[in-house]
Amino acid sequence: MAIPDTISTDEERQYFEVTDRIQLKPGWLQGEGQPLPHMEPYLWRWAEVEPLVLKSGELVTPDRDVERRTLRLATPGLDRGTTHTITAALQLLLPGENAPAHRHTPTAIRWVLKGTGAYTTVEGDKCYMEPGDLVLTPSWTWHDHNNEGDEPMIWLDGLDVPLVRYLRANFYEAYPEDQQPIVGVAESERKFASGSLRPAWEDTSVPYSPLWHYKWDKTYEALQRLAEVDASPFDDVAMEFSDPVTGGPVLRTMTCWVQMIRPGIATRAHRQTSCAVYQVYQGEGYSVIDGQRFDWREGDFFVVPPWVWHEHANDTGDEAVLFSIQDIPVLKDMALYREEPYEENAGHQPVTGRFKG
Ligand code: GTQ
Ligand code: FE2
Repeated sequence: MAIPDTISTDEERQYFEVTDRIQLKPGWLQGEGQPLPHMEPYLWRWAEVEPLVLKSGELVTPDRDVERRTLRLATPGLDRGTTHTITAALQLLLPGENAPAHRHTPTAIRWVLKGTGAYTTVEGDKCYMEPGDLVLTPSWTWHDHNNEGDEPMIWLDGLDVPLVRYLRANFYEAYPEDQQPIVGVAESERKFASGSLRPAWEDTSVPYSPLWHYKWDKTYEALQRLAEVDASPFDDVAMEFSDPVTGGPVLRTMTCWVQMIRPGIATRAHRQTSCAVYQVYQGEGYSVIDGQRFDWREGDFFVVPPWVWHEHANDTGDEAVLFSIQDIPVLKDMALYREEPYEENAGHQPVTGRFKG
């Protein structure tokens, strides 16, 4: 190890040689270290993404060539993941295909974008996937995807892989068969999706939501009902998918939100220590992220890095619906969650540029 040039006396030099030999490092000689990878806000256009997702169906086949046919949203500046904690990818499953059963300690969410007729089996529970459905496969739960319909299925995967890898807690196991046995159909949904009513006798002491399938029609109805009475100045009509037992986020490491930006709304900017990956489920509008304007339309994806000012607006006459995956639970549980409102200019950032991609 090179002797730092800040060392001037022989006494210091000797001291440093000894500490260095026995793996001690004087804090007062420590430099800045490696900078963290800089994550930039970014936007992916569905018009460009969708043809490539469909084309991947001709290039690789799950089970035969790959375990999962996925295309990751690769944020500039990061060599893995979509943020430093979350990885998001598009997955395609063609009619008749099976993505074989396995389980892993990283937790996954699926947000269904296109198609019907496929299902994910989660711990024996067959969950049919339809656009706007949220399906969870919590840490270490068995899951396989199957398409028994006649349309290509596309969904967004969100996993906490970067965080779990960083914590050296990534474990994986393949199921002995391609498909796990089916125990029931939509059981989790029928038991736990009835709002504030749930089975009286059930032991729900699992470390995740016992509800792992949130159907779009219920989600949309909840948004409409909230819009009748209230909204957030920063996120407009925003709802968190919650664990029906704890009332908290659906997962320990990630939370999922769905929010309606109503016509004519421009939210106030704020920033948080958490980060988010968004999908524009419906409508169009724009977000200003770190002073840059990101125009988005149905199907697009965008990423908001931590501690960056952001605000959302809808200048059209139709409602816009955004889905997002955020790492808020991690920061909150570690008492590291911070949030700050943008005070100047009535809460709106000056727009200094426009994202071109
Ligand atoms: O569908 O099980 O995007 O295991 C990455 C890893 C999806 C999945 C991903 C996975 C899956
Ligand atoms: Fe998986």
